[in-house]
Amino acid sequence: MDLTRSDFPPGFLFGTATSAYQIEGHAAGGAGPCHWDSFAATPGNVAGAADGRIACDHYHRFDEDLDLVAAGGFDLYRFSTSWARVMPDGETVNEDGLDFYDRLVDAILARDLRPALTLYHWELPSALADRGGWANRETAERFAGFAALMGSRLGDRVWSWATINEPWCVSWLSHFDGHHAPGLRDIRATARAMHHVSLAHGLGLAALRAHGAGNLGVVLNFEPARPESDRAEDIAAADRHDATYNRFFVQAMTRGSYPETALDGLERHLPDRWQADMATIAAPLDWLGVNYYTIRRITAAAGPWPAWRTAPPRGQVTDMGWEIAPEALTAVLTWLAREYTGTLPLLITENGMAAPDALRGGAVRDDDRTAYICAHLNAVREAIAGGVPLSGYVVWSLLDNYEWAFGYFKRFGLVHVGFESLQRTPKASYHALASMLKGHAP
Ligand code: PNW
Repeated sequence: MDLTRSDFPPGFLFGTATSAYQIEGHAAGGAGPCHWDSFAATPGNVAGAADGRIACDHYHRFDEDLDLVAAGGFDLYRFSTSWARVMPDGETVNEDGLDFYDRLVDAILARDLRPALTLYHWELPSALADRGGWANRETAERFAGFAALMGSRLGDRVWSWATINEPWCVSWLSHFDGHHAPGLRDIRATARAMHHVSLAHGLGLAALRAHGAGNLGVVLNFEPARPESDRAEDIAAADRHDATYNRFFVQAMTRGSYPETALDGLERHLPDRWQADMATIAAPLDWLGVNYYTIRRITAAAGPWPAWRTAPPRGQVTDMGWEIAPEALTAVLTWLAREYTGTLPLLITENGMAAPDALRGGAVRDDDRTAYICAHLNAVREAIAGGVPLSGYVVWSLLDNYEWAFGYFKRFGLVHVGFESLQRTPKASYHALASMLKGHAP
């Protein structure tokens, strides 16, 4: 890593991220069942039918994990709070769950780290999932209750709040592609989930503000579409992808409208009087989180709207099969600031790569990951040089963890986790970043 802190503006923050279900161990501490437990239990949904019951056992080992964040020289720690842990049925409070996040936030602050909290990173309580989940408006209304509870309990200490992690994954990936819980392939449920998760964000934002929380945002994921050819059909298909993936939520949350190209296919499936919610959804933000991993190549396909298909990646890919395209990160950030966010601070809330398990003799040589991070940090520097107001960069992830539909087979961590021993081993990428952050030669 031939970068130093001085290559970034003063006060630029570096962090590392995790999420609750992926690391905590959902079986501990009185959490209620969530839709990932049941999704994982259905054969064919998750590699090895693995679930998050134990995961990294962070619930019992968070001090050790936070020591690693601090020793790495990071400034902030991004984590999430499990709705099903705090409210096992979506409404009733589990005091042990609240107490856990109380202790966690205090432990983050005790290490001079900024707590960057995401309320919802996908643990929908099963009681709500059973009543229709995100396709049901009730879920958005209940989410406001969860946000109010967390805001009043932790608003005095949390540095930044995000309502929802990746509304596109919550809705499209889960209800149209069927890859995540609840595993539907239904355009009507998709449209409704897209709207209700946007509404949950707006209602959650208002509830947080009303209960004393500040520095409020949301975390959106972006995957720029590249048309496979310059044929008009491929260009139009890529634009449909772009409208549903990259423009839908940011346009709703900053301008209070959905892109026309998306409405072409979705409007007739949206809930009645959806327009009346748009002002709530577009409540002012204090910052926007950007998750970026890859681009997607798109070609037109036969069949009903949206009539596209994903074409194979080109060049270098990660262990997820995701094409490595750092230049697209500069482009996304520049486009966002120009089209939607202006002077609103942007924070890269996730970026990183999966690489195969390579623990040898107590060490992990993950030079590909270091190179990936370095290339993306250089892309970030370019965006900053072009005037994009960027406040920081957060690596996904601190730990190898439960990678959703891929179970424990994909490893994104700066720190290796042995899923039998639960032993933590910092990888070479962790040491490279630590040297950069602490300002000495690697
Ligand atoms: C993000 N896609 O998920 C999540 O925020 C993390 O929890 C996750 O571990 C990380 O990225 C790595 O996957 C995504 O299929 C999952 O486009 C899938 C997609 C995008 C983001």
